[in-house]
Amino acid sequence: MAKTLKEKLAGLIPKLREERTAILKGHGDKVISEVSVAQAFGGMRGVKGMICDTSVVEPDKGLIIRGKPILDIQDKLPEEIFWLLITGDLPSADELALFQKELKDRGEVPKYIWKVLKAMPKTSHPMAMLDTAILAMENESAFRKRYNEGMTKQEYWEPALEDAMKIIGTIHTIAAGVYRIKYKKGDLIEPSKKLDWGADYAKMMGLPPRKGQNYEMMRLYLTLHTDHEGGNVSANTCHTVGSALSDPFYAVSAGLNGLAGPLHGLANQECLNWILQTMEKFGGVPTEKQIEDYAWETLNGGKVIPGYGHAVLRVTDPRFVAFNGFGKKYLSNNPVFMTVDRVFNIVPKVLQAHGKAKNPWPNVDAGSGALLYEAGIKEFEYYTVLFSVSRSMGMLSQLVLNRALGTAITRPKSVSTDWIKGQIAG
Ligand code: CMX
Repeated sequence: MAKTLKEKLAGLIPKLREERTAILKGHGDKVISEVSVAQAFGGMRGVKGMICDTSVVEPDKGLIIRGKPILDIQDKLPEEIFWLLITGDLPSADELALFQKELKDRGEVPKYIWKVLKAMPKTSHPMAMLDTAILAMENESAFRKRYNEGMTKQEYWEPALEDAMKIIGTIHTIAAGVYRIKYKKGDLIEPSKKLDWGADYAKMMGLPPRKGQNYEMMRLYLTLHTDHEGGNVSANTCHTVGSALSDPFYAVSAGLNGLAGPLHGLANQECLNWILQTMEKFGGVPTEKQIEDYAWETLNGGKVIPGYGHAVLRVTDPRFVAFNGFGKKYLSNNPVFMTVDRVFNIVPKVLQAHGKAKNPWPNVDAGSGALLYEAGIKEFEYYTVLFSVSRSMGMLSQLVLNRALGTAITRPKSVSTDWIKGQIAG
C-alpha cells in the first residue's frame, strides 16, 4: 500500500538523525570555509556556513535536485518535485496520487483570508497581498498549537509538515484569488477536485486552457522554480526565521518578503519590462544591433540588465534552457519570445565587453516572463507571486527537514568595521 508523505518521512528521519549526530561527533572541528574581508562586506557570497540537502546549485551546471539535474526532471509535476525535495526520491504513482489527495483535503482557504485580502488597499502590491494572507493564516498553525501544548523536540517535524501541507494545499488558491481580486477579474474560482496543482492554479486564475498549453506552461513554471539551495535570500530568510521555532506560516511569509525584492524574485517582472521597452523603442522585434545599442544604453545609465547574471551560476541557467525549449515549441513566431531569444544572442557578449558581471549568462528570469505574458498574464507585478507559489515548496521542504534534524537557531557572528580595521592592521 502507498505510504503517505508523513509515513515515508517517519521511516527516513531516524537514519538522517543518526548520520548528523555521527558527523558532528566525529568531525565537528573540521574547517570547511574561511571568510575574507570582501566576503564579509559582500553578502557572505561563497561562505559555506549552512546545510541544505534539498538541492545544490553548481556554478557550472545549475540546479541539481537530490542528485537529479533540473533538465532531467523538467517534465515532472511540482507535487512530485516537492516529494523529491523532502524525501530524496520521486514518488511512485500511488504515492503521488495519495499526496495530491492529501493536499486537496487541506485545500480550504479560511474565509477570513478573503476578507483580509479584500480589505487591503487597491494599490497594494500582489506580493504584499500574498505574504499578508500567509501570515494571517498563521492562525491555523498546528506547530504553534502543539508547541504550546508542550511537544518534544523529536516531534517538531510532524506539525511542521502538517503546516507545510496546509500552505502548499492553499497557496495556489490564495495566489489565484489575489490575481482575481487585485485585477478585478470577477468572482473567485473554486479549486477543482481533479486537476493537478499547477493546472488548478491556472484554472483558478481564469486562464484559458488553450488545449492544455497554458496548463503545461504553468506546470513547467512551477516545476522549475521550486528550490535553489539554501543560501538565496528567500530560503535563507525562511531558514533563519524558522530556526527560532517561529512556525512555518511566519517563516514562509518572511521568505516571501525577501522574494519580493528586485534583485531576487521581482527580477522577472523587470525582465519582461526590459524586453517590451526594447520592442516599443524599435517598433517590434528589434534587430541584433538595436538590442546591442539598448543594452549599452541601459548599462551606461547605471542600471542592470534584468535576467542576466547570478550570484552563484557561471553558465546559462538550465531553467532558462527549459523555458526556451517551451518557447521554441509553442511560440516560435511570437514577437515577445523572438525578442527574448535574440536578446540571448546579444546580451552575454555586451556584458562580457562591459566587464563587470561575473556571469554574463541568462538566469531563470530572462525567459519566463515572455511565456507568462503570452499565456495571458499581462500584469507584470504579479509574476513574483507565481515564483512564490512554486518557491514555497523549496522553503517548506528545507524547513521540515530542519525541524526533523534539530537544526540550531541561526546566529552568525557579526563584526564591526573597526574590528576589521584592526585585523587589517595586524
Ligand atoms: N547587468 C549589469 N550589471 C550587472 C549585472 C547585469 N545583469 N549582473 C551583475 N552586474 C554587476 C553588478 O551590479 C556588480 O556591479 P558593482 O560592482 O558596481 O556593484 C558587478 O556586476 C558584479 O556583480 P556579480 O558579482 O556578478 O553579481 P552579484 O552576485 O553581486 O549579483 C545579481 C547577482 C543576480 C543580483 C546580479 O547579476 C543582477 O543584478 N542581475 C540582474 C537582476 C536579476 O536578473 N536578478 C535575478 C536573480 C535570479 C535569482 O534571484 O535567482
